[in-house]
Amino acid sequence: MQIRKAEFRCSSERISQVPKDDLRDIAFIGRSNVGKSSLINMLTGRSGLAKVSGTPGKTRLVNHFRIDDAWYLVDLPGYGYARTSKTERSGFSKLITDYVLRCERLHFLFVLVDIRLEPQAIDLRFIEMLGENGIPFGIIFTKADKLSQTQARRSVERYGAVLAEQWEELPPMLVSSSEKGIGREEILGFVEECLKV
Ligand SMILES: Nc1nc2c(ncn2[C@@H]2O[C@H](COP(=O)(O)OP(=O)(O)O)[C@@H](O)[C@H]2O)c(=O)[nH]1
Ligand SMILES: [Mg+2]
Repeated sequence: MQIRKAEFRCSSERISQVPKDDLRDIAFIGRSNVGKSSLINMLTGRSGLAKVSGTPGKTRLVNHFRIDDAWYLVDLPGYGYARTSKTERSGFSKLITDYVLRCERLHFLFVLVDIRLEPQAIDLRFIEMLGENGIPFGIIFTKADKLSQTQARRSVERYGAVLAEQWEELPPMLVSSSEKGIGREEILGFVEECLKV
């Protein structure tokens, strides 16, 4: 799939503000600094679409980008940076849980994790919440350029092994590097298939 048109549509502070049309959302989430904005820019081929920041935790809004007038790419707030007054007991903000658990626009969710790190408790808790609520999701490992191919493969296998302790079926797992453009075709191909369902 090629992306020809990518335009910022809106930022939502509350779930009531998200678009009301019938296009579907493909959303991206992860810990602050995982490389979410960079990945969104890489996938869309627009270097300035989502802001890339060295300072984690800045984005607290749900950002909708309209892609080829056919679907929305959704940039969700990062989690796991600082506890705010709006953080629910789950450890995730109300905006995140409202969107992920209650927004019918959501068609598929990609959870981003840094390929260099061993499975992080907050990501595992988030994934558990998705599994328990039947939210369709996949995992994208980011920053693959930081590891050799062998190390990257081991890291993905390790993640799969941890998930397999709890779940019978593993989610789709994709590897990416925004720096090197790795994973672009595979992720976009996956999104294309996803939108056919
Ligand atoms: N080496 C490398 N660094 C990356 C990659 N993606 C993001 N980064 C860096 O990681 C930091 C956080 O990236 P950003 O996209 O703002 O993360 P976000 O907070 O999840 O949106 C920035 O310094 C990026 O340059 C990648 O694929 N490879
Ligand atoms: Mg960001």
